[in-house]
Amino acid sequence: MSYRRGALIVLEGVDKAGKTTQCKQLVHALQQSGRPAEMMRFPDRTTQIGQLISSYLEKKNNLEDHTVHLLFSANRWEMVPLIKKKLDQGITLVVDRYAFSGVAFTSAKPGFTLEWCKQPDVGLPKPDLVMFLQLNPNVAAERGEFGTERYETSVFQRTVQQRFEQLMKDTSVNWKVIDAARSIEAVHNDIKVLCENSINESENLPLGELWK
Ligand code: ADP
Ligand code: 2DT
Repeated sequence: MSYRRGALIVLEGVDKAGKTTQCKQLVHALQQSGRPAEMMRFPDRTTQIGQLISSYLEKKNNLEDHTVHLLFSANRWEMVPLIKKKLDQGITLVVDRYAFSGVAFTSAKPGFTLEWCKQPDVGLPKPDLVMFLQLNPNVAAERGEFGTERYETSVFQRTVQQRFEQLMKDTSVNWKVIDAARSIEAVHNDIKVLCENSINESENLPLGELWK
């Protein structure tokens, strides 16, 4: 029998673009059609590193900017053995944020270059597909008030959006831009087709290494 791994699928986008909603619907739809699929999210707040990150985001502790960047990256690296195991078992992973959020958010802070921010994540499992949910900040604002966590301001989110745009110029990553201003169902249908194609294309290919 030929080797068939699951696909590593990432959803990215600014706050309220619909990432979590779409990840859940996608996993559900894949499972319904008989394809093994599970959701993951970053930061994963359940680990010890994740708890440090979570209290930083909740403004319960302060961490130096480089330090917290490295913790976000470490939070991905600590999940790599599990990611590889699941993919090897043929399970497709649908991931809510990944290294791209890591780079976009830290590099939106003063004094950080995109290049510096990418380094700790170089060599992570490379997503087979990264779908960027594109949403105008004014439309995002209509989806509800910002919460009280760190980074949840429209000024910061605008800079984050610009950093994502810079990252999307990198053609070594399989980016697909999705118009996220449409109905949940319309967005879901597009995402599902892209994901199914990606699962079929990746199943016999080795997993790549990000930014390497
Ligand atoms: P994110 O994970 O990107 O922050 P969420 O999936 O949590 O976004 O969605 C943010 C809010 O917007 C939720 O209240 C959700 O129900 C709503 N929402 C998600 N997708 C859409 C859509 N396509 N149209 C209108 N509202 C949406
Ligand atoms: P949510 O849990 O609501 O998605 O918010 N972030 C995320 C970073 O700054 N660096 C990272 O590497 C990642 C994955 C984005 C999490 C917040 O943390 C930011 C919003």
